[in-house]
Amino acid sequence: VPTQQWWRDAVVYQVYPRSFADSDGDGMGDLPGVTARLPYLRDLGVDAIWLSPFYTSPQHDGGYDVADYTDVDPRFGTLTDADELIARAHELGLRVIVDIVPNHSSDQHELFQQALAAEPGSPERDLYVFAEGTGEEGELPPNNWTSIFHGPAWTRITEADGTPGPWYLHIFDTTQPDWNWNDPRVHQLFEDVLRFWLDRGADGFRVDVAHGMVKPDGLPDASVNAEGLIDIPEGEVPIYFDNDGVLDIYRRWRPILDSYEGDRMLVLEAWIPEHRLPLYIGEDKAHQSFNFGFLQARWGVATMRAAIEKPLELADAVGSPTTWVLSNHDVIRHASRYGFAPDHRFGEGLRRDEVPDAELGLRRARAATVLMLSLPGAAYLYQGEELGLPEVREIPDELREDPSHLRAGVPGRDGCRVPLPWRRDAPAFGFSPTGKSWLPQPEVFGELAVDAQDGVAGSTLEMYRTALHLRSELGLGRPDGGVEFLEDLPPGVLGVDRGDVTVLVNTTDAAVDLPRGAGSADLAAAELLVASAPGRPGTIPADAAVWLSTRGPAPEQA
Ligand code: TEU
Repeated sequence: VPTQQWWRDAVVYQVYPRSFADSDGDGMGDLPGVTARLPYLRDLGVDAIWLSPFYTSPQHDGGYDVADYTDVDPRFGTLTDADELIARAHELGLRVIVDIVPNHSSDQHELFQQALAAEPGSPERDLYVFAEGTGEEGELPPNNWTSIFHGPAWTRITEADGTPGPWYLHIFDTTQPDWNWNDPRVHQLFEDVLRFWLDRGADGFRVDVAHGMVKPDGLPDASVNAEGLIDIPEGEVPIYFDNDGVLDIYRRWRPILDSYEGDRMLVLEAWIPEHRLPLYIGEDKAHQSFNFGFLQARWGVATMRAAIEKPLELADAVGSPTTWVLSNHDVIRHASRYGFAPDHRFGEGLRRDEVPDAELGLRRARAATVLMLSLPGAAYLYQGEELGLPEVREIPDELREDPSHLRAGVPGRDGCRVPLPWRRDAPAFGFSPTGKSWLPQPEVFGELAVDAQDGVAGSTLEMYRTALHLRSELGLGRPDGGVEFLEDLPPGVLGVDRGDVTVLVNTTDAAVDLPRGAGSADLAAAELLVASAPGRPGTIPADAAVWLSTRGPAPEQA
């Protein structure tokens, strides 16, 4: 495993452990299930895996409600299973990033339970954000903040003697109380958690709600709009996010990571305005942050070009390569997203009345992936996208688990979390030996199963494998490689010169001829390396992307 800042151009595969592979048959994925499939991920051609939380948790938010940061939930296995997973991954040359959730814990965390049991004003309570209510008798929340999921961001507690007490803050679900990062003990706790997983071999951390943690002094009201909802002007964040105090956290964490051998890293899930990025990323701060602009860009030449140019400029400014993301466990799978009507707002959750065009969605998703994998920087993949899985819409409400589905009109995020299909003709499509699955899998998962695509030319799985292997062989992710946009292409065609490779995306619904003499090479004569869809020679199919070799013959396969 090369150690030279591996994260700069890594392809990282997100594993959502609940839904990846179930080894013990309870219908929920687990760590031994992941370990058993590591060779699949190595063969796919990724460099690292990021594991969503597998810690002790009541699972009210899919494990992002952590009750013990240094133990494994029995549903997912044991600490020994985690050690074995990390060791096996390292043997196979795969890095392991674990998730850290520092904004909030579960209400079942021992320290929150102690805070509830302790006296008002006690040091135990000070670990979380408790505040007196307003109104005559404290019957109204301390301020007007609302939760990201639904309802107010405050819940009132009842004291041991039965009297109504203060309120605690939860930016997410009521079962996810926010930590009080003004208390040094909270810093200490998380620094110990970092060391715990670094000692066990973790190569890095994905930091959940990385722009959260520190709340503004005095917990002031947010400004509200005419409907009484928190007003978040375009490009800004709610008052409880992106406060300067959070920057100190990364300045304290970085030396801890650097004190370990082997390039340990932090990747932030930070939804922040662009101009704030340089405050979070750098030599003495976090290593990288998810760039969600590409994920939010609509299909089209201008939108996608802007979504490439902006982060590259920013990467120059912060001196650290950008990242590329098309899917994760919080958003509509991109195979469905690209199939929505053009007025769909990509940043928003699924609406109940939206029915995507599945075929178009998958075509465009494959093209967007081929484009993404040619770009310099790190690429983050989400489990199942290599199979072209769609967002599953037909989940009965009573089976949905994501707390955000309680918000009116929104079915929530379960549709991208449905257990993976491994085998076309097995119960639960091979997800679990007993045929159980915590969410129902749709029929279409059969034809999308790993064994149905394995070795099948033109399948989404083989397209990913080809592109990933070529990306690494040709060093396409290398951050020093320039990105030149080709001008004077046919309307609706986006062209990117990546040195050895030229990438063309046809965003129109008809095939176009490969342009002659565009850029430095005669593209019509260039060798076709990757195509997101089959087509006639000399053309780019409709809604498709190709890689063309523009610097002589492709190198020999290693
Ligand atoms: O997400 C943080 C976040 O703010 C959004 O992605 C949010 O989940 C979405 O807009 C709500 O619909 C992270 C995790 O990725 C997510 O799964 C957790 O639910 C959340 O934090 C709380 O830990």
